[in-house]
Amino acid sequence: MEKTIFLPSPLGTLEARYSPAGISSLGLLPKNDPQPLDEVGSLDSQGQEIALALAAYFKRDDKALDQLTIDISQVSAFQQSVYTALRKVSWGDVITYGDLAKEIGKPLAARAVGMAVAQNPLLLIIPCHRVLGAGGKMHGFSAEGGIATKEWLLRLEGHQIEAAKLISPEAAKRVEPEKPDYGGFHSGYVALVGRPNAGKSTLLNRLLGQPIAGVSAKPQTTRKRQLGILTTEKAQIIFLDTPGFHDPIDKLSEFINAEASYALADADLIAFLADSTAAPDAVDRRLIGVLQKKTANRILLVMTKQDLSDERTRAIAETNYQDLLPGVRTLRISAETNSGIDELISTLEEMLPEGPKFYPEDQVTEDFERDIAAEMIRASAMEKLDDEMPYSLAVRVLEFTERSNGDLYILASIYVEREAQKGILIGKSGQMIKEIGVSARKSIEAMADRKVFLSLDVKVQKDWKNNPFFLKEMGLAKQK
Ligand SMILES: Nc1nc2c(ncn2[C@@H]2O[C@H](COP(=O)(O)OP(=O)(O)OP(=O)(O)O)[C@@H](O)[C@H]2O)c(=O)[nH]1
Ligand SMILES: [Mg+2]
Repeated sequence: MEKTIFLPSPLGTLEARYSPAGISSLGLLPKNDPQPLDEVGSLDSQGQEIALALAAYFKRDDKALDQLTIDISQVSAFQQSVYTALRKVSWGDVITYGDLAKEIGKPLAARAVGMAVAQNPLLLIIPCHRVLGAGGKMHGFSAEGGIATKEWLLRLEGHQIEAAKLISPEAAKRVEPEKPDYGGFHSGYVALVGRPNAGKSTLLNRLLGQPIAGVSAKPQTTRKRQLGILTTEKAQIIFLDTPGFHDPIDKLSEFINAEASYALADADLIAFLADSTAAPDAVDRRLIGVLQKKTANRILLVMTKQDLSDERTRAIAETNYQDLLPGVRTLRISAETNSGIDELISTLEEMLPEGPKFYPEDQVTEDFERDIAAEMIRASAMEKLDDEMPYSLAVRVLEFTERSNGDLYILASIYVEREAQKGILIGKSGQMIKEIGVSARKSIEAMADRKVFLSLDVKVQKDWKNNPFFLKEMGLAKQK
């Protein structure tokens, strides 16, 4: 039988639920929801233990909550792994979302960890207030009172805070990772890397069975890393579509390369995509050099576009790539005809380590439809335009509204760098921008599975690729 009790605290009324299995929830009630407080003397022994431990905590007893038995059997295996690691961060210590992700052996899962922390059922006991953003930033707090509550608790524990930042010395705690049993389920991150145009985004869309990544025949379509989540019966495979590496000629390309390296460093597996219609080039060699230096992770060679090349070309390309990646397992696919896709999925299911589901089964990406739509508009424009123009484009969605009948209305601006480019983009009596609009609308409809009304305009933003403010606004600036 679960019991609910209400206890006083300096922060307001605490509501605790417990059963013989342990305490299963602890939260702060909103100030406008008064409940009659329970007297310690009138509680059963387990209730008394909880009440006394909490009272002691607020009197700065730094170990008061450590001995309480908790019951987190109701949350997902992934949340359990996060909470178990977090509970080891003791009074006086703090940890970043990123380090917590590392502690559970999933360095790339900082955002998924953030979501789990925000859903913490046991305030104080699972010390989610001790999780901070990089540089000691408060970030957010989902309990009553928000960041003010978080700051209050950290001050209670002896920290100094100024301007929503912890300024006491780095107190990051290393905790011992647990090895839970995931019942044979596998999960992890697979980085899709390869030179521009190798077919990474096309493969991602194919694997997920729905388009989430912008694709065009021009190289350098992808600029930001993008996550695609495939959950099968055996595994949760989290793909990271990365931009192809290129020469760092401006601030934008520096960002793009940083996005690509980020994925390489921490993914569980690297799928190196190589175009089977062509020979390895300098970019491939450089990329493989980086791979071999940066990661001890397992690499898989995926020869793409099998439908395009004849047998002889395919064989030569494959041998050349295998020479660069000796001993690496090779798979052959066509994202166009779907050949080899099932085998790729089952290979990844096997190669990934055992682990939990990081995301709910039906979640396909972390990105908002609005941002995906912007990438699709840019990819459509890249596809239609010639020469250097594609690299001068940036897209901002100004309005993204769902009408009462479910249709989407999208208003977006395409930015170019020079006045002359504006004319080309609009085309003779608006023909070009119209074609781009039609093609983008189709992609967005396939992604969102709804009818879409798309309205585009064109703006000039001089030399935006080197403009730190513009890049930041567009989400194309490096984060510290
Ligand atoms: N016929 C055929 N075309 C493919 C296949 N895979 C990709 N393509 C085409 O190759 C071009 C490049 O594909 P993308 O998926 O955008 O390539 P990418 O590796 O993501 O490129 P960047 O984002 O620029 O790094 C597009 O025109 C795709 O339609 C395939 O299996 N068969
Ligand atoms: Mg791409």
